[in-house]
Amino acid sequence: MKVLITGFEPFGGERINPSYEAVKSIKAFENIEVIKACLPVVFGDSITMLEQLIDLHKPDIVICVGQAGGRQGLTIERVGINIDDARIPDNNGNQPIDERIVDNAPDGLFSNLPIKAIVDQWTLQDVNGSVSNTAGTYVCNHLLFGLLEMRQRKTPLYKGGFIHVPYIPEQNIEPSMSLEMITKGLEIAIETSVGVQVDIKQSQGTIC
Ligand code: PCA
Repeated sequence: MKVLITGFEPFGGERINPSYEAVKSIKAFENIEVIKACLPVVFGDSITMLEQLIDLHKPDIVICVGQAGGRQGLTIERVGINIDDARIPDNNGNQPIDERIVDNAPDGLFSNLPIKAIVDQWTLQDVNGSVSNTAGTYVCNHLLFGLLEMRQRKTPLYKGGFIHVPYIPEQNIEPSMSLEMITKGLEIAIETSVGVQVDIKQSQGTIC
């Protein structure tokens, strides 16, 4: 089994991005080959680079990871939507507003990682985490939608999805979670994605 897991470079004036810090810290597994990469916080280029990595490594599973400042725990994203609406410019100065990511593609696409099983394992192993129903409209959602859209054109098919992580204490912004805890959560997500073929049916929905 081959897993490609990506983090992001820092953005928005931050010095580090906890997503790549945690990806770098992921342990070696016995039966799972893990390929790690850092992607630019740039519309377009992030998807292009991810596609090159997928074509090169032909992974069975792709998990992209990004920072969601302000969230308390890990969040596994259910859906990517086909829209860019940037509140701040990306690291190349692009600031698309209300632009479709891929023309002639659906408005939204669902992750096919076992998202409920991953949250269940996080809970069992004392990692604070939940399902999220929005990855926002910035580069993380852009990459998630790109990943799920290109999935439909790729052979062999891969499982793919996205995890948002909170700030880490080193960034001095609350709420935060320790790097060790975030890394543990990503390791659990990898093992669960490899081990679970059909997601569990468990209520993890929200009421507005
Ligand atoms: N978080 C941003 C982009 C890069 C990252 O780590 C986001 O949530 O869109």
